[in-house]
Amino acid sequence: MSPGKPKFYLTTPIYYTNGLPHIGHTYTTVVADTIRRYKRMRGYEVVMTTGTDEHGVNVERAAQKAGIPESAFVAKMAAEWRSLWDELGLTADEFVRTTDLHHVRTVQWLFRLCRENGYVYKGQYTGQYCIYDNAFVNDAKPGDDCPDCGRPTETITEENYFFKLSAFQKPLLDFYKKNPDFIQPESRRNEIVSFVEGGLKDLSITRTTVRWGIPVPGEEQHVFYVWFDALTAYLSAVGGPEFERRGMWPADLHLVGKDIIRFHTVYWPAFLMAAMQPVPKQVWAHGWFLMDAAKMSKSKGNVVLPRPIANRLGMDALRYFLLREVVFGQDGNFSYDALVTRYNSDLANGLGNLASRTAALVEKNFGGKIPKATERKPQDESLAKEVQSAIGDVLENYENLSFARALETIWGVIASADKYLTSEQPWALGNSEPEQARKAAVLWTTAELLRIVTVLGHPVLPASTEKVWALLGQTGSPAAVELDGLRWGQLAPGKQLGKAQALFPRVDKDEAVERIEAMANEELNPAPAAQSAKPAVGASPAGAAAAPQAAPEKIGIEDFAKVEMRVGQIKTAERIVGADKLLKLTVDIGTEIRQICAGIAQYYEPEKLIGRKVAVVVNLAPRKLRGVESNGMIIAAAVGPDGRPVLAGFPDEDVEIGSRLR
Ligand code: ME8
Repeated sequence: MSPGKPKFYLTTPIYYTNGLPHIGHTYTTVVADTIRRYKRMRGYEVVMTTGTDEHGVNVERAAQKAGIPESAFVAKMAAEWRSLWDELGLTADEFVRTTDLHHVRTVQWLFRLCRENGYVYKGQYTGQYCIYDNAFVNDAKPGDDCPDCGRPTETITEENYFFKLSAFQKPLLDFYKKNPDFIQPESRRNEIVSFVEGGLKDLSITRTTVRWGIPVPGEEQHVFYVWFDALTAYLSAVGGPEFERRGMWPADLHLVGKDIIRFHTVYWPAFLMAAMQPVPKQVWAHGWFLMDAAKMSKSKGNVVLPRPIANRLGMDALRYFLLREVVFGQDGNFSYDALVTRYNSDLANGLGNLASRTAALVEKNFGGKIPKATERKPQDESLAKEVQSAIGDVLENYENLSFARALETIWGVIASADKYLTSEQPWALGNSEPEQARKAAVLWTTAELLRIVTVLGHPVLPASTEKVWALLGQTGSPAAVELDGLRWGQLAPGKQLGKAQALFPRVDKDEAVERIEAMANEELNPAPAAQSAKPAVGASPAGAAAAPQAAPEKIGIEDFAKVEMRVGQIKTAERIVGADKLLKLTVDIGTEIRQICAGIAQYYEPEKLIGRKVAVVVNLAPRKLRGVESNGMIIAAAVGPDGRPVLAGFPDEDVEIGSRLR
């Protein structure tokens, strides 16, 4: 720790490695990254930790399915998580893996302390067990089937270590009372307090039926079971048993989704209290991003991925949307339409337009040098006051994690600048001395406002504010500005503007959404040859070009056989409101009628398609296109430079519906 600087330690959850990050994980990590940048600008020494939760039965199974050892499987997954965060500019200071040796040591140390202090005992755990999957099924009752394989579960009893959670009812309630800000938001706090008031049962913290986990020292048949292992990662990341040396523990803030609040606000402080170690200061549980009002899951086909959005619109656009669209703490719906609408209105027309307009006016009237304001009219004064008071509001909102309000305030200032320019009309002023003076005052005022907006917006829009900063001729980075010293009036005249660069080029909504969806589909269902050819994420839409193609590889017949194509007949066809290129079709594939979307609307009249026989990929995972479920794919040739679709068909013979294509 640097002497003299206050410290701030914050964490995201340690994410499971059985999948790859979607927009939900990205949300928590974006929030953490924003706080990290904001706190640094307020003079804190900040450490942010993220990582991967790599033990347990799900990993055992996934590794088995992939035909590789667990350690190789998790190493690959952890590398993918880490590199995606890097690509998205979300680089934490610490990345902890629960298979790291220092984490293993920390878990064993914490367990030893809990045991020495009398809070751990051996007991019998009875639960419903699936003998096919070799795993206990949480929350199942006798007679229930396994939710994974659907076969009956059996009641099994095994010897486990238990943690005496029941002993912590009173200490926890006292702790919540003494630290009313520990659980945020308020509504979650009430929920947890009543849960604890209802009584706490002891907790089984080891398993003998799981192999892939951290062993209990000396009793290797016991491995630690999920939460005792995972939660401890926060402490491992900043020194483990030697945390005092690093000076970062206890955590100032654990950011989590509402799904895991109980583990963080009940189990975790209880484990630490039992070990007589410092307890974190705050747990903040945000809501979920939903897709079509449902939690995202790959099997439902409604997962939103961050990379395609970052590729097409830039990562700042995604950050802005996530933080602006939903009040932090509440659930929110994710929609590509809303994302692109906000991009165009707030970023392209709002911040982007103000920056380029200001730069162009300064360029034209003052040879690109920021003018000196020698007069101050009441309207200049009142704008200055508004901005000065916005600084205080924005800082307060950031401090309370009210990101949407902070951004609303900043964008209110941008709107005021637009109004100010419209009413002052600097472009209509001539070259007489008083008119020159007026122009100088108006443009200095606008540039000063833009400087302050840039600094205030930096934690949320790190890449684009760097560009505005350079455009304003400022040296260094807005990240280096101390927020507590930010005041109206600090913009020095005479600075030469930097080169103009596109910040947020306006996009065509349909085109952008279709492109993002196509990239997402490609990432979720990669063609075998393209598996390793992920498009790189560019910070700006300039990086939005087509995905680089992998060199074509040969596939075996067994790979081809995985694709099930059949003859289908189109029964109905209609246009989709708001999607120029898509048609919604129902297609008879012999065994059933499927709804399938096809990107052929610009070339085929829906009415003329009815009755037409087409080739259909029938075993593609269902996916959503512009919010419409598509369960299969119609095959078409992509012809000419713009890839005009031409449907594959059967003109020579009347083939039977449902026949397989080989
Ligand atoms: O629970 N909306 O890991 P996990 C918003 N390994 N946030 C979401 C979200 C959504 N739709 N989906 C996921 C685990 N998240 C454990 C944690 S911590 C010691 C161990 C975010 O991979 C949110 O932060 O299932 C949620 O709590 C977390 O991802 C769950 O990630």
